[in-house]
Amino acid sequence: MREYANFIQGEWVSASSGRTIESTNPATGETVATVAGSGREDVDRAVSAARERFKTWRKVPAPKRGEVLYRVGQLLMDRKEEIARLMTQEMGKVLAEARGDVQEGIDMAFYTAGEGRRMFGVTTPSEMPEKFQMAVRDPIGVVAAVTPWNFPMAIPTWKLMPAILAGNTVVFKPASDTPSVAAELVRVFADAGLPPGVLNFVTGSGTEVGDYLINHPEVDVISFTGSTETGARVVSQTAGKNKKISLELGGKNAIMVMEDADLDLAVEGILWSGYGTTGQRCTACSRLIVHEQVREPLTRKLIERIEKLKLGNGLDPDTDVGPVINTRQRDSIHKYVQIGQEEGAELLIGGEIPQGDGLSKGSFYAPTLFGNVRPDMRIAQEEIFGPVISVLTVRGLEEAIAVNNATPFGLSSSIYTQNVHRAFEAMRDVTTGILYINAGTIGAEVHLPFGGTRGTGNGHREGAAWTALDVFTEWKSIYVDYSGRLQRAQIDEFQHGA
Ligand code: UN1
Repeated sequence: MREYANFIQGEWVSASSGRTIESTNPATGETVATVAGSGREDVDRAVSAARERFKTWRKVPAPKRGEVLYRVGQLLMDRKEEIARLMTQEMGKVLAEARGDVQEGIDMAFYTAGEGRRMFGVTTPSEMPEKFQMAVRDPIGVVAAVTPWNFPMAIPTWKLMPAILAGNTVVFKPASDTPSVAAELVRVFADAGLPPGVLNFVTGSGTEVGDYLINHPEVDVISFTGSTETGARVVSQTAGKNKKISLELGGKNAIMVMEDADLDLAVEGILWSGYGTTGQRCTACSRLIVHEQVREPLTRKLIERIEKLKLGNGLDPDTDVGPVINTRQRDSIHKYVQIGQEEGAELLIGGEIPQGDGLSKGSFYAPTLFGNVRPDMRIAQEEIFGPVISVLTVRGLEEAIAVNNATPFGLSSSIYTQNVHRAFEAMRDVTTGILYINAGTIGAEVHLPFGGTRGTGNGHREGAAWTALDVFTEWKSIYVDYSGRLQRAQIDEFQHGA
C-alpha cells in the first residue's frame, strides 16, 4: 500500500495531527493509499509557504518559469504508464482513458511552457504625443486549486500550470477520492526542479481543509472544479472577501441527432460520450435529442450495443465500463433512475446495480438508457454524473436546439447531421461553451478554452493558456509619459502643427 504526505515548502510532511485517511479502489474496495488527514494548522503552513515564495517567484522571468513545465512534461511522459495504472486503481476509469488523462497533463505542460515566451500583453497608441502605453499581466498571489476526482491528472494541470507559469504560488487540495494521483503530480513538479513553496499540497476533507483553505485571508484566487452544490458554497462562504474565483461546475450535455445523420457514427459518439468514464465527465452526454424519424432505429442500435458493454475492473483490457467512484455516488445514480421511472420515463435498458462476477465488491452501475423523456423531467434537467442517458424526441432542428439549450447548465453539446447548413445553424444558436459537429460531447483539447455558460461556471475558461491566464493574472495598465511636461488626458487639446 502506498503512503503519501503533504508537500509544504518543498518537504513531504505528515499532517500535524498525525492523522491519515485512506483512498480505495472503486473496482475492488481495496485500500490504495493512505494520505495525510490535514487540518487547519497544515493549511496555514502551506499558505504561508506559498505567500513567502510568491515574493520571489513572481520575479523569475516567465520563460524560465516555463522551462520547469517542459521538464514536468518530460517526466510525465516517462511516468505515464505508472501514473495511469495508479489512476485506474484509485479512480476506476479504464486504463486507456487513464492514459489519456495523463496525456492531457503532458499536453498542458508543453503548451503552457511555451506560454512563458508569450504571455502577450497589449500596447496601444496614446491620445497624446510622447506618451507610451501598454497593459501587462501581473500574477495575483496565492492560488487555492481545489480539484475533482474524475480527471485526477488533467484538471489539476489546467489549474496548477497556468497559475505557476503566470508567477503565482499555489496550495493544491485534491479530491479525497483521488489523492495519490495528485501526489504523484506534485512529485513530478518537485523532481522537475520547481523551487520549494511554489506548489504546496494538502490532503483532507472538503469541509475541513477545503473550506478553511478557500476562506484563508492569504488566499487571493480560488480555482474550483466540482459539483454545482459545492460551487455555490465556495461563492457564499467567501462572499464579501473579494477573492477572485473561477468555477467549473456541472453539465447536462446533449447529443442532437438529425434525421439526415450517419446513425452508425452517432451510435459510436453516444456510447463513448455517455458511458465512457462511466458517465463521470462534466462533459458526458446525458441527453440524446433525436429527430422522431430516426428515434426507433437509433435506440435499437444503441440498445444492441449497450447489451454488449462489459463492466469490470479498468485494468482488465476487456472492460468497456469501469466502476463509478464510490458507493455514495452509485446510490445517487440509482436514485435518479428511480426518479426517472416515477416521472414516467421508460427504462429501456440498465437501471440496476449489477451483481455479476467480481462486481459485488466494487461500486458499479449498469449503463442505462431511458426513453420517452420529456425536457422538463428531472432526469433531463439535473446532472446525474453516471452512465445514464435520456432520449428526448423532437421534430426538427429548431426544436432540438431549443431543448438542447433549455437546462440550467451550458457546458457541451453535439450535433450529428450531414447537412452543412444545419451544422452552421447549430454553431450559431447553441448556447453551450463547447460544441461538437459529428462527434460526441467529450474530447476537448487543451489549447481551446474549456468551460461553459449558465450554471456550469462563472464565465471563466480553463486549459488554453490565454484564457486560463485571465483567471490567474490581473491586467496592469501602464502609461509612460516621456514628454517632460504635464499632459492632461481628456482635457488638453492636441495642437496640430503647421
Ligand atoms: C470533464 O468533462 O470532466 O473533454 C473533463 C474531455 C476531456 C476533459 C473532460 N479532455 O473529454
